[in-house]
Amino acid sequence: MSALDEAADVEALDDWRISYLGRRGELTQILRGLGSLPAEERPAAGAAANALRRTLEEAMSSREDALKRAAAESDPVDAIDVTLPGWPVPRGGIHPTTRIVREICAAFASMGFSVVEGPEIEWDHYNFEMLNIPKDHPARDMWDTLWIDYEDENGERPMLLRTHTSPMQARTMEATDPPVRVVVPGKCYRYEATDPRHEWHFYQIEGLAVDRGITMTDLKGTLYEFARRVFGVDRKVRFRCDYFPFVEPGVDMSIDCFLCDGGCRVCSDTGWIEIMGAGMVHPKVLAGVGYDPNIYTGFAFGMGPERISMLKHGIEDIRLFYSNDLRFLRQFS
Ligand code: FA5
Repeated sequence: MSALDEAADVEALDDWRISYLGRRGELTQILRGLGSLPAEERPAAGAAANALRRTLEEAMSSREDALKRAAAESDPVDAIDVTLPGWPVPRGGIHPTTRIVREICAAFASMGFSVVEGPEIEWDHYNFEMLNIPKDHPARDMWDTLWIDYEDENGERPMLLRTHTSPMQARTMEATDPPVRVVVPGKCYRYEATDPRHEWHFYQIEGLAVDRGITMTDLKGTLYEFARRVFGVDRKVRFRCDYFPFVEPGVDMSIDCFLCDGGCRVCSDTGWIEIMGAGMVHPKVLAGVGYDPNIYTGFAFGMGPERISMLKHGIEDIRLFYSNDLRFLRQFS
């Protein structure tokens, strides 16, 4: 230890290491000689030699730190100038889709809905059949489907990338007895040409409420409250007839355009912006999952969160969401 204290620089320290801890060093010789000791003395001598090695190594490492610190302080080039600004650490942000999905789910959670998720690779059975869209039904054209290249024993392709989150209606009802109140965020895929309002993969948020005595008034009240929470208290809401095979009656819901006073590009000069499809769950869908449609009724809706985010933040092209352009993404961090 006194030799260590005398080592005045890094080279001297290395000489010290070689003579005490190196392959021919004194301690190594002792460890090598353990075999020649009587068997009963070996464990104690081995443990003592190892403890000594640890002590020497620790002492050497702190001597090394002290020498380096002293060298840096005496050399102005290596000295740390604590007044210099540091390197900025890049900060990540939450993706705009994640943000809006969380915001919408939180609005529904505060109204008593649970959040559930389902598979993106889905069976034809849930994506279409259970939703009152049998094979060869023309309504299948509403969803341009990406099929999975897998044939079953009948030579049919029963698997696809889900075209909407609606298959989770049937899955949820099959798994639970009523009452049901869920929202389902998730990714969907469609075989379509992209443009500023259409991506081939995008998110949807499905909603489903089934219980005794649920009426269209509940649908309207719930969605109106959602619009107030996400878009602000002054929003007006409009429902118009629309067709989806799994609801009856079916509607689309629009809110009054909050960007203009009567006409702009976003609302196509109509003053209204459509934000989702909705309706009362079709009795055939209820019966299909074993719910008695004479006892239970329900409403369902499906919306596109990217479109809602576009409206809220004035984003003009949906393709920006997934093109990984940091100039766009940084606006949200
Ligand atoms: C449906 O997918 C129905 N499943 C919605 C529904 C659910 C109706 C429950 C009734 C009851 P639609 O194809 O209109 O409907 O899509 C719903 C929303 O998803 C649209 O309003 C839009 O916001 C979004 N969306 C649809 N296609 C795209 C796309 N290619 N890119 C981005 N968003 C899309």
